[in-house]
Amino acid sequence: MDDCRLYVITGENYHPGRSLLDVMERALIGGADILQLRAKETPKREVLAQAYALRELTQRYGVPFIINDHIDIALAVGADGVHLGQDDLPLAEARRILGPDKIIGISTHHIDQALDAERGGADYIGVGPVYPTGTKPGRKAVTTDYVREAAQRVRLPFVAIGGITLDNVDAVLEAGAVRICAVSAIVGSEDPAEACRTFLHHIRLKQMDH
Ligand code: TZP
Ligand code: MG
Repeated sequence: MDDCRLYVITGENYHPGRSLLDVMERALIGGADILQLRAKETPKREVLAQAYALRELTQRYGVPFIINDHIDIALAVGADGVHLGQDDLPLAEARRILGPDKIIGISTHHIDQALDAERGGADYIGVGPVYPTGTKPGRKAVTTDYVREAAQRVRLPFVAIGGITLDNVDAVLEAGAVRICAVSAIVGSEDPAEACRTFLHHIRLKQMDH
């Protein structure tokens, strides 16, 4: 997780007519260095099939593979970890089931949740949605203020997420994020590989400033 810079999550409705595997392989070719399967509207058996396929793909590219929500599917396919929201199974229970070696990521929307996740033994946290996003409707944007606060107060690796595009990523990096996570700006792009390369270019330019 420490080395991760560009975290890409699947998005069910963002690539009509293109296969999930093709889109995600393009992201990996572009340099995505961690991948998550997030499928809120897909029947569970189909999510399982997608998870097996993405496990094989990510293994081929040597990239960690995380599953959103489904601890059972993560175990079944041998994923590297899970990502859980504030209303999912509590972190302590997830850790008990998964053991010490699996990655557990927690979505946070406030610094108190971030510090709780840190104390509870999460491996990383999500910080967002930074901007309003159709991928997570109804969730208020936390703005770059929370990114700035997380950068100052959270020791755990964090990924900034939510409405991040090539047009606003510099502001998120400026606020102190070093890891960027995106769905629509990558999987909804004409050319996911090129989108990843451009995100990584912005991230590296910012790193060189430090
Ligand atoms: N959690 C916080 S915002 C978000 C998730 C899963 C959606 C991010 O998607 P996008 O399309 O990059 O805004
Ligand atoms: Mg969840």
